[in-house]
Amino acid sequence: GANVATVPQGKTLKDYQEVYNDIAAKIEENLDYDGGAGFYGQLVRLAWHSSGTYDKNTKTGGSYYGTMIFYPEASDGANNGLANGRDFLYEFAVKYPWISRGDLWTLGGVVAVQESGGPKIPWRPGRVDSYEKKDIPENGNLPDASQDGKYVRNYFKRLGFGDREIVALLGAHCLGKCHPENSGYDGPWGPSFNMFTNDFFVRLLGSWHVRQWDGEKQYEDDETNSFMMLPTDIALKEESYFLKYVKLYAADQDLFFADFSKAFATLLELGIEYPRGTKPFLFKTVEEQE
Ligand code: CCH
Repeated sequence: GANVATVPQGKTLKDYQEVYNDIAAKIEENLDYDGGAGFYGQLVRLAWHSSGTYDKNTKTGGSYYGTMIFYPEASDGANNGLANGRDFLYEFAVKYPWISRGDLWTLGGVVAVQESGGPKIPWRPGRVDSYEKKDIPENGNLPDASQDGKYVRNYFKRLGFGDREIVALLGAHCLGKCHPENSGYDGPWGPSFNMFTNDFFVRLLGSWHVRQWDGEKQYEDDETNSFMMLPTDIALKEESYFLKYVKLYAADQDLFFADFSKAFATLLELGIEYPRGTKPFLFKTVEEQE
């Protein structure tokens, strides 16, 4: 059965912009969260992990059914820590009972990208809550950070993405941090971890060495020893089919923004069918409304 987008009766851009504004206001009230990272990284990761279970071969997973609150998906090690983002958004599920979990979680990611200075993300509503076991994806559909470039390429192929889109998407690691208690990895990718920029690519092109510590194998920057890269991030430098895009995006933030916007919008809609002619919403940032 196709997962056809179904917008709640009578709801328009204005209603979703209201939810957007509420989420943005709460982010603004919690800028100190996670050592100054705020909720930007957390919310982008929640949107991505709720979508990244998609498998184009079996047409399962994706953000449509909003299943991450259920076993086994909630217990997938890859989702460790994301209860923070779901709890953060929960009050809006109560205030706006018409919005589905999938819409709320993906909208949260859009707010986080736009409010941290990133590109506009075209977004369409219409995900529908499911409470059925058959709609919950199995665990193991999210990527393993200890792997190499071939793995990354193959992983994202399952979602329908090519090399250029993969590199663009990984640029989201400009935001937020790794947390040993969640993933075994530690630290932010750079100093501006509450701002959406092309800094991930600029830093990746710098020099990195393997960090000497008890945790998972990760890299730290030669210059300050205070920022990190995952093995899968370093893989973008090791493979020529990724490296050319890393260089493009490091040199041209506008190009990165344009490509990220397209790829992230596609990611959030994997597995969803939209009635022909369904136009995406473009939300105004809080600043644009002042
Ligand atoms: Fe990621 N990411 N990610 N990631 N991710 C982690 C954190 C964030 C991988 C591994 C990890 C994407 C792709 C990949 C974010 C966005 C995206 C962490 C640390 C690991 C591990 C989690 C923790 O400890 O809390 C791997 C592997 C891949 C693919 O190869 C994509 C795609 C996106 C979005 C477009 C963001 C943002 C974070 C920060 C989360 C936070 O809590 O601050």
